[in-house]
Amino acid sequence: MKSSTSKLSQHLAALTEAVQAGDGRCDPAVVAKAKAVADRAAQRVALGGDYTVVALAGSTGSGKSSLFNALTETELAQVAARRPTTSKAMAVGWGAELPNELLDWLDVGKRHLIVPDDKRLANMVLLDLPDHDSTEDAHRVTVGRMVDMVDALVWVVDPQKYADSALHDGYLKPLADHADVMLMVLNQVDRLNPDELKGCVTDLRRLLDSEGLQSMPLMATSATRRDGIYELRSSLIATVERKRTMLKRLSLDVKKSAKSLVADIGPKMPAKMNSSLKEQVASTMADAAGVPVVVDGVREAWRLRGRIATGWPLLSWVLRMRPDPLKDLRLGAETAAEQSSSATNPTRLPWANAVQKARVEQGTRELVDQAAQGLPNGWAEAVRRASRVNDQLLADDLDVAIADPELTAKPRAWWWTVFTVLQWVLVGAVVLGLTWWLAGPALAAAGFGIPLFIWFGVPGGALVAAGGIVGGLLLAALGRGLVSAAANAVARRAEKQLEAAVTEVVTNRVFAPVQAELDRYHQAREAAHAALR
Ligand SMILES: Nc1nc2c(ncn2[C@@H]2O[C@H](COP(=O)(O)OP(=O)(O)OP(=O)(O)O)[C@@H](O)[C@H]2O)c(=O)[nH]1
Ligand SMILES: [Mg+2]
Repeated sequence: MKSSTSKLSQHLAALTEAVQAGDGRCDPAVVAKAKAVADRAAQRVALGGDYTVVALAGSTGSGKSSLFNALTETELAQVAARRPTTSKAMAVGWGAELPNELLDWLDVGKRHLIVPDDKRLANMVLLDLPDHDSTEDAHRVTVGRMVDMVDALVWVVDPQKYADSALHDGYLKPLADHADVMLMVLNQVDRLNPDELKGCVTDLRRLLDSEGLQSMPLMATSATRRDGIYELRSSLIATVERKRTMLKRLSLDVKKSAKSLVADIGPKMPAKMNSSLKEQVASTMADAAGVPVVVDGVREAWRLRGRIATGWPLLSWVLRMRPDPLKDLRLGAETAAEQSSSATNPTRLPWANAVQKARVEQGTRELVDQAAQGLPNGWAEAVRRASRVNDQLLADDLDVAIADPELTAKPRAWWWTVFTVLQWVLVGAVVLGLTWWLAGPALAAAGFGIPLFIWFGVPGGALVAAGGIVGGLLLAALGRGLVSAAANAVARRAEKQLEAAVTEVVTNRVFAPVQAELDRYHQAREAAHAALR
């Protein structure tokens, strides 16, 4: 019993998902049609789905509870001469389950299930309502809630009060739009003789017609004598059948729409972009964004600063005159911001030359063409659109990625300091040696008693000075070798870091939007197929 609506609900949910995913990509006519079907079906399924809900409403004492018992062949509803009797709505369902969600929503607390003696009654739910003109506002609300949610609303009147203006003006006239789902029952006809009955029915019919309720059927019953109960039951069975037919048709419509979507979406396509093409795009993008230029700058800056720190102080001061290669590149967050706001920089990729830019464009085109290949036109166009929209942002992000402040911070190694200290110790040795050598003889002659240490005819001072110079130059050569090796390692690390940063930018700005379109295509396809299963 439950399965057919839950199946319809599932198909409906899938169709709605396919419609949302396919919107703007699939054939607009197919989408519009499917959307209309989905909306209509959703409305119907919301009305309790498989269940046909019928409510008995009317003034107190008209015999709603008595009719409820007659129709359900039970004594579940309390019937009494005391007015009003029914204060809380009650439900009886024929079958194995009740539409509990709907009953919750309608605030129907008392619920019973009975085994249908007539199969055609399966899944019908009958509600006995409190009287409509009860003084309590809560009852009024209950009737108001019912009208939109039930499949049929049976108004029960008795021969004394059938023309009651509270009923006609308060409910029937305002609900004239719902005439198709309403039914009028004149109960307690056992109290009337045939002429009175005829007059009563004619009068009530005229009244209803004058209120715009021409299409609302009118029946006569007696709950106590069981007149017209069979006819009323048959009319409710017809409502159940109408609903079943309607749901079947709806189910077919949902499938038909899903079929058109499936046909429009086409066969299964690769779910991912070609990864080697992606790598290629990222790498040309890194080139165009200036990664090699920056890497060279980092290497040169490291080398220059290292050589200044480790070189022979008496010569390396010349190197200080050279401009810093990183400053030359005008890197740093400030510079990047200047560049992005600069009107003189229309290319947005300051480092790229025409060839690099063309390579980037061609690579991206290849990647996107490959991703869009085989997709229906609307989807292929969406994939291209996704890869295009973010050009400006892409360039800005690349600028920022390239201007990594960590790379532009002053690069230094701890061991340079050791070299600097040693170099200055050696410079000190040279100064001391020269002083000893040049001023020594004069000081000795003046009686200061300084030993001169002549060794193979060479004075000790000259030896120390020469040792200092040779030591300094050797140390500088060693430093130069080490600095060079370190500069290459640092440059390699910078390159990896920058390439990763560029790849991240390209992933966010190009790959991800394209992938999102591909994902959307698969989502639409899966959902449309699910709506068929
Ligand atoms: N003669 C006759 N009396 C009926 C008929 N239907 C109901 N009654 C009586 O009318 C009185 C009210 O019936 P209920 O079925 O309780 O009426 P109700 O519409 O449910 O009333 P509330 O619950 O107060 O809204 C009871 O005494 C019933 O026995 C009928 O067809 N003929
Ligand atoms: Mg009652």
